[in-house]
Amino acid sequence: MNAAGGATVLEGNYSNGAARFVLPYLFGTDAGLSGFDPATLRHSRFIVLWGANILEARLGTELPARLLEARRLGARIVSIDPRYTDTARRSGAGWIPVRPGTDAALMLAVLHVLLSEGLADEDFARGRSRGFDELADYVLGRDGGGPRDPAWAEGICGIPAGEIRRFAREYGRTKPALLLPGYSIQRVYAGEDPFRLSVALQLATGNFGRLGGSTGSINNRLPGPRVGSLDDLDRPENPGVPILRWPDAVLEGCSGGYPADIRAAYVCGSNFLNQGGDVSKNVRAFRALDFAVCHEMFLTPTARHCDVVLPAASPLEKEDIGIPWCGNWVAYKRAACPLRGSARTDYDILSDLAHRMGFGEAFTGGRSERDWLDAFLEDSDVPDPDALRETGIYLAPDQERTGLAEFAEDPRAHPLGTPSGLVELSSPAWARDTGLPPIPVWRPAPEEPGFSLLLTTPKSPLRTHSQGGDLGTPASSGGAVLTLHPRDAAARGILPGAEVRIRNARGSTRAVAELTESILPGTVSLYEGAWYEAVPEESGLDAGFASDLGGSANVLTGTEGSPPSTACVMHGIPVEVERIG
Ligand SMILES: Nc1nc2c(c(=O)[nH]1)N[C@H]1C(S)=C(S)[C@@H](COP(=O)(O)OP(=O)(O)OC[C@H]3O[C@@H](n4cnc5c(=O)[nH]c(N)nc54)[C@H](O)[C@@H]3O)O[C@H]1N2
Ligand SMILES: Nc1nc2c(c(=O)[nH]1)N[C@H]1C(S)=C(S)[C@@H](COP(=O)(O)OP(=O)(O)OC[C@H]3O[C@@H](n4cnc5c(=O)[nH]c(N)nc54)[C@H](O)[C@@H]3O)O[C@H]1N2
Ligand SMILES: [Mo]
Repeated sequence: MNAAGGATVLEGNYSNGAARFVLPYLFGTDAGLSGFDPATLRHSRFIVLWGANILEARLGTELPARLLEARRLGARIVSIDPRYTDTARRSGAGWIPVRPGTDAALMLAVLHVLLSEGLADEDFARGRSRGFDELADYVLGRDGGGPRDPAWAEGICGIPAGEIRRFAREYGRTKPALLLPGYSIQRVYAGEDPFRLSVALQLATGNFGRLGGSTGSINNRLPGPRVGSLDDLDRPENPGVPILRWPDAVLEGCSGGYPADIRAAYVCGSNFLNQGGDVSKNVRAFRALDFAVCHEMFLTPTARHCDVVLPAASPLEKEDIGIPWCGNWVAYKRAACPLRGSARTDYDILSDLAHRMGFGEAFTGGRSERDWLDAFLEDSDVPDPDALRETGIYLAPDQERTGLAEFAEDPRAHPLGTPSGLVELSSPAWARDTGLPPIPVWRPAPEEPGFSLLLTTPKSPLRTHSQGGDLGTPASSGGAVLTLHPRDAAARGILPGAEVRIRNARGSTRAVAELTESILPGTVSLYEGAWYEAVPEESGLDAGFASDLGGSANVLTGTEGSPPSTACVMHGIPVEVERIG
């Protein structure tokens, strides 16, 4: 695209949009060093999985085994999640069911207990952060807003005050404690704040930067062995649009304040129509384009809306270097089978296109895919690339690194790359750029009257996002399932296995009801990734019946996003559920 003269680029991502927006304010240039190696879990006595379902929504391949190992070594584990997950069950975790999107309130209340019961290591926190006292004043209600204590939080997050207090005491007393936030806690309205508060909690308990502890950062990966990568022919003058707003940018263009009038889209390795917010809007956006292309292995909802579908080789047909989500190692995989049919690798397709458009040499640098892989390994920390190709894995020598340990040990000798050199719990730059208070505060989501249930749309353990999410594939086990509490089902006359409609002001979709006590009453759950399936015009179903028959969760989510990051909001969506027929 850049060689052809540039393109509008999508900024940020759906994974950690809110977290990555606040990270630079919090840790400055050291944001990338705030993770930990999974092997350090064996030193933890207490592990808090805060919206982290790591045996199912895997944050890398190493953490699940490390969590179960920590359990065998006697660590106590707690899962804070609206659902009692398989992770909680298999790791013997205590379950604290929290209402989606309310973690910031719960975290403030935990801080309140730590501060008011003398369980906080205040000197440790003060010496390593800017604004700890300012945050403490807010928590204790010295700002005039009333204490943000367990009784206050109970009404917001649905957890009895006594249970919040019990958890805070155990967390405050059992060390080292590792707080592991899932990405879910920031994929909500105002998701920027729970992320900063999880860091505040690890500072307040003195676990920040300690072996067996953690910084509380969502950015749980520490840089592994360096591997070369493509120079992406960056073109800084390319206009950008927040990824969540791509359909708005297409539909509104310059007249809506977006940087360009977009006529064409080139999609490679994403099911954009299904995976971003507001699928109905996404369908309109694809229809408004003059031309759309994708590289795909399957005829996804996105591919169906493209003019040209180029058959792409599957990862199983390709040789590649693998960079783990978390952990100090590099993987290498050989192709499991040769290319089949007319499929070609993405690199091969793009190279050929580049040649035909007259800038082939600029794109390929005269190298084949294999040449590049060899060059990346040549230009890497991997001492013996042949051994890596042979065994499939290179483990770097130190497997137990704790992020920002040197800073935590001696903050004066190892200042962070922030204006104060400390973790900026209070950030003047944040306040200036966003117009919000400099400290993380509780910002309730706008209410949507008439929709009394909160929807979460987590990852399915059986698939990666929408891959295998078409109706009837073995991976989707025959269609979308809505999980709800028997109490909420009874109130709506919904029996197990009944067909239900889930709707809000944006749209509606269908699923089959599954009743379980493993979900907080008032919360319902629909796995993300089921494929959008338009209601056929000849079906005779009235337009209000459903926007989608496939169970695609994003029919119900929006493209407004969380202020100020414009990150996606995909948990805590107000909806109503009713029986069909
Ligand atoms: N099997 C599988 N694993 C995956 C993926 C996949 O598609 N499939 N995708 C990968 C990708 S790209 C990503 S970004 C990661 C990140 O994945 P995450 O964002 O961590 O995963 P989610 O499933 O959205 O949420 C994790 C847990 O948080 C709970 N939860 C939902 N809302 C809230 C809330 O408001 N508060 C709290 N405390 N908990 C809440 C959910 O019930 C769920 O059990 O997962 C990766 N791992
Ligand atoms: N409601 C809701 N929506 C969500 C989320 C959520 O939690 N809830 N999670 C969000 C998150 S964290 C993410 S990261 C996004 C993910 O969004 P996407 O990245 O769009 O998700 P996938 O469904 O994995 O789509 C990848 C597509 O690429 C194809 N593919 C796989 N390998 C290759 C390859 O080598 N080459 C090519 N050309 N194609 C390939 C697959 O067939 C698949 O159709 O979804 C987001 N959407
Ligand atoms: Mo993601």
